[in-house]
Amino acid sequence: MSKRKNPSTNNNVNADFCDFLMELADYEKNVSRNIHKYNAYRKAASVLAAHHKRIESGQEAKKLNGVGEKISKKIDEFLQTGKLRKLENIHNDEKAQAISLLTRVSGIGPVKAADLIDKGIKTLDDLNKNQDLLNHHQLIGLKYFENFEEKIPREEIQKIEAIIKKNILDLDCDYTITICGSYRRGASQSGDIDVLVTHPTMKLDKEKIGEKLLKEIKEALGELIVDVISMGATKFMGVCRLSDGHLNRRLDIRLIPNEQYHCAVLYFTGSDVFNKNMRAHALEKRFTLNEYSLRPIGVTAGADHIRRRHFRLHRLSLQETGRTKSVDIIYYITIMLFIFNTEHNLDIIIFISQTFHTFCYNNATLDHALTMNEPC
Ligand code: 8DG
Ligand code: CA
Ligand code: CA
Repeated sequence: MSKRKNPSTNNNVNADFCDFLMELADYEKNVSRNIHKYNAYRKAASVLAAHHKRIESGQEAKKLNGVGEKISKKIDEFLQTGKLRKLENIHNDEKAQAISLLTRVSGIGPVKAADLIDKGIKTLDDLNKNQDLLNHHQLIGLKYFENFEEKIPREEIQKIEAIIKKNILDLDCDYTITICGSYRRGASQSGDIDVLVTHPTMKLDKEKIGEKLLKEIKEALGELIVDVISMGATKFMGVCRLSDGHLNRRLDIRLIPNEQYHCAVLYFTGSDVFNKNMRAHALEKRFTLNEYSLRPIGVTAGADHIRRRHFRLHRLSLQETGRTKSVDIIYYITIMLFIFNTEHNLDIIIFISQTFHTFCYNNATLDHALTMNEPC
């Protein structure tokens, strides 16, 4: 995961609030290690970034879902004084500053950073002199520190995407490849490149196949890959470079089982705040949603008898409506869209159709119609 960035966009009229909230979020994550406060600050920043109007008071901000009493007071303090005492204190705290710096190195998390600081290591210079304390990922993070700090322009990712797709589809045109993350959300620049890949033979519980395919994919990408951070059965983490003169960029490739691809695409498109909201929403409607599936609470993936029961329940309720199969599917999708009511409608249609297909019918036609497989 790339280090979390400010959700602000070019036309964010509340960008200054978002900046300080994101700085506070990072402080909570890396220094206090309070994930609840981290989430609260990020959620507030994301809500303010999406708000069309400039917020004029804490009271006004508090009306937004995700801004509570404490954050609204901070907004008032910022509006009245142009700064925040809490942030000033953080800026004057040497240890907090050192942790913030060290956690910017890819592979160094809050725990490792605190451990390094206990050993007297506080700067990049110190890190360079104590490389024996770093693992392979952290060494790569240090090696490319300046490059990884730079955002990747969209046009550059488009070119990298074209190379990745061509090389992988040349291997086998049955692959499906999607670049997710902020790039898929349409961002003009991204922190890293998140690639998801699937193949018809890549099924659940087929890790061995995955390992072989992933190795082939990595080889096929040739000179695009300049360093490997790690290479597991289903996940490649590494560094890529478009060509001489371009910067080195963080690249992750995940090989996803065919059955879970659309849920994974939705999840890895993010943002993480959006994922949390959607997951909470699904829970309210008694569904569990994650990167693998959407299913009613209590239905587990491996439990065939439950799946059969679920199948029967669905068929029953569908028969009761007296609809034909295809109309039922549209009806079901419409209900789900209504439940979720989000801007990611297309994604949701795709992955619900996949879930529906897995649970209820063996309807490959519907699945193909709704997935946007690149033609070979
Ligand atoms: P960026 O790289 O441009 O900074 O933004 P991003 O693409 O949104 O962030 P990312 O860190 O690369 O993560 C990609 C997506 O993965 C993210 O948008 C949503 C999903 N995701 C979560 N939580 C987490 C998590 O804890 N780790 C990872 N790796 N991904 C996550 O929702
Ligand atoms: Ca990432
Ligand atoms: Ca990303």
